[in-house]
Amino acid sequence: MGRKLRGPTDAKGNGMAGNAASPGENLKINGDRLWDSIHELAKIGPGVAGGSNRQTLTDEDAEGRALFQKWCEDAGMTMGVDKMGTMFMTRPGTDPDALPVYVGSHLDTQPTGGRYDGVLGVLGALECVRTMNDLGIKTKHPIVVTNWANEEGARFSPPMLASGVFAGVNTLEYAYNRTDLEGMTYGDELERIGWVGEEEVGARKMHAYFELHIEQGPILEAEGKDIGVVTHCQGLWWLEFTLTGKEAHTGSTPMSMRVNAGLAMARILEMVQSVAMENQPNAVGGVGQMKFSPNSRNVLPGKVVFTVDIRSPDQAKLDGMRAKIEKQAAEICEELGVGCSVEPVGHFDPVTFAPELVERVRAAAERLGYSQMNLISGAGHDACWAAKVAPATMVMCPCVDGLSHNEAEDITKEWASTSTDVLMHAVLETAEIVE
Ligand code: HGY
Ligand code: MN
Ligand code: MN
Repeated sequence: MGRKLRGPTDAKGNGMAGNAASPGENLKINGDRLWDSIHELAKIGPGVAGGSNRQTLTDEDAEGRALFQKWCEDAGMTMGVDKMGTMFMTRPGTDPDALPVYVGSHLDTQPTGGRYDGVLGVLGALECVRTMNDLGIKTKHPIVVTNWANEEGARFSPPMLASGVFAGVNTLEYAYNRTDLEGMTYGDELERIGWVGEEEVGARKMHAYFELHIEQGPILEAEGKDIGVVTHCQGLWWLEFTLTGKEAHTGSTPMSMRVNAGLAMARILEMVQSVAMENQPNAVGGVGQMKFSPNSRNVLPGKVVFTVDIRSPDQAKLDGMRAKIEKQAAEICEELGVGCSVEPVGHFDPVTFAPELVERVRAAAERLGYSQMNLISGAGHDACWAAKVAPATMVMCPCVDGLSHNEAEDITKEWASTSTDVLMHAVLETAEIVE
């Protein structure tokens, strides 16, 4: 167990350069530098309404990767990249045989994403290293700042694809063959942007994994808490339905003659809502993506493809919702004479994070004088797969109105700083400071 951390800070609470951390002082990061880096990166792949559109393996993603690589190399780190394109930036430890402490998240965004989802975790990890450099802190274990490829799953499903391959949940071949709506494959796009690494995916071993992330929900702000001590993450199913109707004229086809896949979809969406509401509390269900073919205003759709997203921290609820939705969807389609097939395109069971790391996060928040509360993550994160191969946990900060996956996503600079302070304390105690 590492030493408790403290270090001198300036009036604004930023870690001061030049002084080694000394027991008894509250060590803090440089909040100005973190905030500036977040908004510098946001200039790459800007959204149309102030957020970000840096979708995975696009040219904008490549540009953001290059800037992150530069910042990390300027901070004295060396880069490794694996065959899924995940970036590992290493700050050496004093013991070359000690397994590294990994600290990461993702830089890819939703098409209409916010500036902070994923980015706070990656740049917060970089800020921890920058502060360690400022204060001349050495650690026994190396520290590896990580940018996981394709966390969002917006362009290539499932979400957390690269960390899933790293944890042995998906094969590299499966991942390379995932396609976006234009039929481009992950493997081809990774090649096109020049980020196919040499490392075998999952060859790296972790001493521990930490991820800082915005809550993406309303609880911390509503409770007036600075820090979310994340004990669990709810499980998820992404069920891709393909409904087959009969293309026909929307004007001249009598209602009795229609094989209406669009109507079947509408009834299934309504049913998903009902199933989620029947399983309250702690259950959600909805649809974010659908595709009509031929998607012409006066042609009844021959095919409708959509993905149902259901989640719960309760394993029995999660699996029960899936079974009921699949059963009732088949009944709806049979009644309408519509063909129905379903394929799971994303899944992870509810996750319990490592209790010893969870308590280390809590103790850090208390030591720093920040309010904290237990939290179950509503969103999925790379930490969910990291937890399969190493002790892992997360730190969360509030976000304004709980809004995320929306360009209006917002946090305060103070929330960014306080949560990164806690991340650094927990990481340094795990990486073990060397005097
Ligand atoms: O879908 C999720 O929970 C994450 O944002 N990928
Ligand atoms: Mn995220
Ligand atoms: Mn996200």
